[in-house]
Amino acid sequence: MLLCSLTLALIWMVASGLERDMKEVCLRTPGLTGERGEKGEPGERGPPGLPAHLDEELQSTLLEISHQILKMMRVLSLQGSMLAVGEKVFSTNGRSVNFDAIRELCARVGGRIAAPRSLEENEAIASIVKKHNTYAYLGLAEGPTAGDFHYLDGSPVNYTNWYPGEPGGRGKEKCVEMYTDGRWNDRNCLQSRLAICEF
Ligand SMILES: [Ca+2]
Repeated sequence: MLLCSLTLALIWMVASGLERDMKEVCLRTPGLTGERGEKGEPGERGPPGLPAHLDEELQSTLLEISHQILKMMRVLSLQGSMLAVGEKVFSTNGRSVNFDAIRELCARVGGRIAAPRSLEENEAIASIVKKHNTYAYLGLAEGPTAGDFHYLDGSPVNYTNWYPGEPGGRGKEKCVEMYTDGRWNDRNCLQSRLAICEF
């Protein structure tokens, strides 16, 4: 009789959802964290990937990126923020500071102070100078010998566009500025000149 009552009570408790509640209580109470297992064996080496030039997905991603870069360059050119000549890009922040400050500024943004190595590059820099209606320092410096100018990496100049009678500083004008007509003058390095960088 007692067993029967207990059985009936159990059936009623199960039917009334007590079993579910008990399960929930058990699930909600986390046990103690077990010890960390040992590191497993490294997996097998995967199959070799495709060479980059055969990887269609990679190629299409690269194409997309280069299209985006071209678009950005066109936008920046339209705004006059940059000027591309061959592999080079010239740009200015529109500010005038002394030679050392321009060199530091350009280096800080990963470039160099603009140095024309051809007529085409000289004309590009000159167009920026003309637009800002001021003079700019170029990435050239005079060596120990008066009148012997070189690029800042020490290599000899392969293109010049001196104003008639220049360089005339006789060793006392170590920097080079560009006039608004694109011609050059040797000058001391402490003037405020337009900062033009090349990348
Ligand atoms: Ca001079």
